[in-house]
Amino acid sequence: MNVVQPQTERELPPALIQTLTRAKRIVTLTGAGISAESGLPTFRDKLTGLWTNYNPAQLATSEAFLREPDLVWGWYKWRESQMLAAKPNAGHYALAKMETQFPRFDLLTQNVDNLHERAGSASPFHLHGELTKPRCFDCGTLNAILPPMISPEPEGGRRINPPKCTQCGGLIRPGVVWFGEPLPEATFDAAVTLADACDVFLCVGTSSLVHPAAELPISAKRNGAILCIINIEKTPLDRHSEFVLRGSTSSILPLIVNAMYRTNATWP
Ligand code: BV8
Ligand code: ZN
Repeated sequence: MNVVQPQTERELPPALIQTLTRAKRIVTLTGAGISAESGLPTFRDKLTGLWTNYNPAQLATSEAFLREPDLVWGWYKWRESQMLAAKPNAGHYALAKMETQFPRFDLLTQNVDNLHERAGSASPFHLHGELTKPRCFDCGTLNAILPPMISPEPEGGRRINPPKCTQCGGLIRPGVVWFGEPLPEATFDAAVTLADACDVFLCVGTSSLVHPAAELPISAKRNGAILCIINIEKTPLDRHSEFVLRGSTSSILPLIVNAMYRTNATWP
C-alpha cells in the first residue's frame, strides 16, 4: 500500500494509470465524501438545526420514523432541498467522463442524492435508495408524484408531517434504505456480481464502515481486483489496497481521468 497525496497528474502513481487504462472492467463505489464538496453533509458530519442532538444513524431508521414521523420526514425534506440546491462537482463529472471510455465501467453509490445522474452518469446503482423515490411505508407504492420541492426548507429545518399514500392511506416514507433494513436485493446482487468480475475497484469518498456495501471491495479483491482508495482520511480498507490517494475526490478524480486520456491517445 503506498499512500500518495497527488496535487498534479505527475504525482499520480504511473502504475495506477497504466492499470486503469488497461482494465477491462472498472467498478467504482462512491460514498457521501464525493457529494461533500457539493455542500451535502456526510454521515460523519455533525447534524445541524432541528437535528443537532441526533446522530444520523439514529434518525435513519424505521423506528425513528414510526416514533416521530414529522421529525424524520422533515429531515429528509431538508436534505432533499439541500440536494436540489446543490450542483454536481468535478468529482461527479470526472466519473461520468470515465464512464464514456469504458465499455464496462459500473458505478455503485451509497449516496441517496442524484448528483451522479445530474453529472451525466447513465445508471448508478443506488445501494441505499434515492431521495427522489419516496414510497408508502405500508404498501410500498411509489409516491414520486409528490409535488416537487418548491421552496427551499428553512436553514434549521422543521418538522413536517409525512403525506398519506394515495392507495392505502399509509404514511409516505423516504425512498432510502434505513439502518436495519435490507438493501434492494436485485441491486445488491448485481453489485456483488460486478464487484467479483472487475479488475479494478475504486473506493471513492467512503468511510467503508457501512455494511454490506463495505464488503464489496473486499469481495472484489478476493476475486483478483486491484483496489484503489480515494479519500481525505484513512479508511479501514487502506491496508488492503494497492493504491491509496489521500485528498479530495473533486481534485484527484479529474487528475486521474486527464492522465488516462494522456496515456491512451486512442481515446477521442
Ligand atoms: C442491513 C440511506 C440487514 C439512509 C444509509 C456488519 C458489520 C457491522 C455492522 C453491520 C454489519 N452488517 C449490518 C450492519 C449494520 C449496519 C451497519 O453497517 N452499521 C455500521 C454503521 C456499524 N448496516 C445496515 O443496517 C444495513 N442493513 O445490514 O440489514 C438485514 C438483512 C435482511 C433483513 C433485515 C435486515 C443498511 C445500511 C444502509 C443504511 N443507509 N443511507 C440515508 O442516507 O439517510 S447508509 C449512510 O451511511 C449513507 O448511505 C452513507 O453513504 C453511508 C455512510 O457511509 P459513507 O458514504 O462512507 O459516508 P461517511 O460519512 O461514512 O464517510 C464519508 C467519507 O468521505 C469519510 O471517510 C470522509 O473522510 C470522506 N470524505 C469527506 N469529504 C471528502 C471525503 N473524501 C474525499 N473527498 C472529500 N471531499
Ligand atoms: Zn400505501
